[in-house]
Amino acid sequence: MQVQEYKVSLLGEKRIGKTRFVKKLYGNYTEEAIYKPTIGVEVTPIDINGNEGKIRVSIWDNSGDERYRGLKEQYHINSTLVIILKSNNENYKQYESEVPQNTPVIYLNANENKSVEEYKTIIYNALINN
Ligand SMILES: Nc1nc2c(ncn2[C@@H]2O[C@H](COP(=O)(O)OP(=O)(O)O)[C@@H](O)[C@H]2O)c(=O)[nH]1
Ligand SMILES: [Mg+2]
Repeated sequence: MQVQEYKVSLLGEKRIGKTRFVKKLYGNYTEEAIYKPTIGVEVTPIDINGNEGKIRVSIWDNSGDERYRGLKEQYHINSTLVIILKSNNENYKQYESEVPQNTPVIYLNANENKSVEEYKTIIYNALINN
């Protein structure tokens, strides 16, 4: 059976925890805290199982730093979904303008520590319903 593949863009201000989020989903989050700014974009494949079968999600983890983001919206070409990671301020709004028209957005709070399974279910449902 062929596995359905989706591209998902991840946005949010620098240091908010985008790369940490992807590492948790992928399973390479380490005990030791290390901060390494993402340059441009890093793509990680995450497999998710759900009611409609297994899907493969390529998460495009974008740098939150303008200096490393010359291409911006071009990173979102063919994205089925955009995830904006936010905290309790309004800085996330600056990323809304680069979301392509008609692409659904889900907002996740970086301070909210849901389990990996919960996050995978949220992403799965957002993709399967679109
Ligand atoms: N313990 C731990 N902390 C991490 C890891 N990766 C990132 N962090 C921390 O998470 C915070 C946010 O970093 P990061 O996710 O890289 O921010 P981003 O700029 O939004 O991608 C920083 O304080 C990092 O030190 C990791 O693998 N383990
Ligand atoms: Mg990063």
